[in-house]
Amino acid sequence: MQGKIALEEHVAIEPTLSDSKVFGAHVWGDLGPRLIDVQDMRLREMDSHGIEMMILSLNAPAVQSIHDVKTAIAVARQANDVLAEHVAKRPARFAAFAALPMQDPDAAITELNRCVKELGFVGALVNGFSNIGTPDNVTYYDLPQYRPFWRAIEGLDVPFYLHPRNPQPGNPQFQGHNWLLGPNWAFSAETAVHALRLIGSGLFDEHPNLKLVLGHLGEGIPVQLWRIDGRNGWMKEPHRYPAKHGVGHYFRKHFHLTTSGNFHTPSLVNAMTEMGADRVMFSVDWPFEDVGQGCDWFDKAAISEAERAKVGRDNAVKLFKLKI
Ligand code: GRE
Ligand code: ZN
Repeated sequence: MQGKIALEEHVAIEPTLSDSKVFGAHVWGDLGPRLIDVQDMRLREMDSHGIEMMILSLNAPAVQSIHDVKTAIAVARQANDVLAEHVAKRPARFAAFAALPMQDPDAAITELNRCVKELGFVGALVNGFSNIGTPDNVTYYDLPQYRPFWRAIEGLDVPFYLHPRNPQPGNPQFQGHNWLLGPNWAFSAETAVHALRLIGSGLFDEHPNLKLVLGHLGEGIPVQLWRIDGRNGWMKEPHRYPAKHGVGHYFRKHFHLTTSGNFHTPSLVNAMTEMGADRVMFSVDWPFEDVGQGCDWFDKAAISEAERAKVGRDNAVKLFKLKI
């Protein structure tokens, strides 16, 4: 398929580059340059495989793991300026998501406004919880101090992409089993819980026009939706949480999913069945995944051509109001 749009596609800047090394130290000679490059190798990959546009975002965990708040604010600004320069060079091929210093909700609002209103960014991409003040602090965005941030993003009407990071180090669940960290399991487990915390907190009752995006075909949530709201059906115990409705209600109303790093047709079909084909969008997860592999899979996946057009392009044009 020509004209695809891909929207979980990462770029590193010098201060954040080393964050990605742990995920590809054995191929760092290739991975490092792929993360820095935007206008050369990346564009050739896009041209060869029918990707018209990539929405660029910073690598992970980057800003979210910078516990010194002033540094987090400065690195986010620096990254967004670099992304803006790349977009300005080729606005028909690149758009961008803002990196945000969530360590300081007011600063995050200021940077979000700058990115959307001045730089023309189409949303924000945040790498999970923030470490604030000390490396062992873990702060999730369902907490009350983030409500003004959510009000601001709702007011701007741009989507918020909740991207994975690893769980806080020292979690005994993973001790001695490093292979479970990263994309194999822990990214999804961590991110799914964060998304569910947002839902249960009542955030979406307070801000009914929020739009969230999850990668990796929903971080495992779509296959669990029935069970999350099941609660031993005959025992009839409702969720005791601030939100008014079941999890599925909010998930299907407020979330959009991408195929990043999950090139598996049964999982795609399941995501479209649970969410509707209007809420699933193609993505690669470059450079951690391969543009060729993702595109070859998607172009041939056993879905209808009408669905392929929506997932590959049209849903993203609508959601991000892309002018292409
Ligand atoms: C990602 O950004 O999604 C990612 C990483 C590191 C390894 C794999 C991966 O940041 O998908
Ligand atoms: Zn990613």
